[in-house]
Amino acid sequence: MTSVSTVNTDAVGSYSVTYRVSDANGNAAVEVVRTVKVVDTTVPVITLSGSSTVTHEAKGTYVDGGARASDTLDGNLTGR
Ligand SMILES: [Ca+2]
Repeated sequence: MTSVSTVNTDAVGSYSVTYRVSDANGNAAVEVVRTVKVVDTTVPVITLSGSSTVTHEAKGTYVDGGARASDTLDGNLTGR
C-alpha cells in the first residue's frame, strides 16, 4: 500500500492523505482519502520584560519595560 500526504503543519488549512493499493493481478482497490484539517487553536502568550509589579516614585518619568509576545504557529508577535 502507498500513501500520499499533502499535510503541511506550518499552515492552517485542509489537507489529505490518500491510500492506494493493488493486488498481485493489478486490480486496484478503491482509493481511500483522509481529510486532515490543520487548525490553530493555541492562543499567543505575552511575557512581561521585567517584574509584573513596579514601584515608581511620583512625578518621575515612567518608562515601561515592555513585553514580548509569541505564538506556537506564528512565532514572534512582539512587533504586531
Ligand atoms: Ca496560535
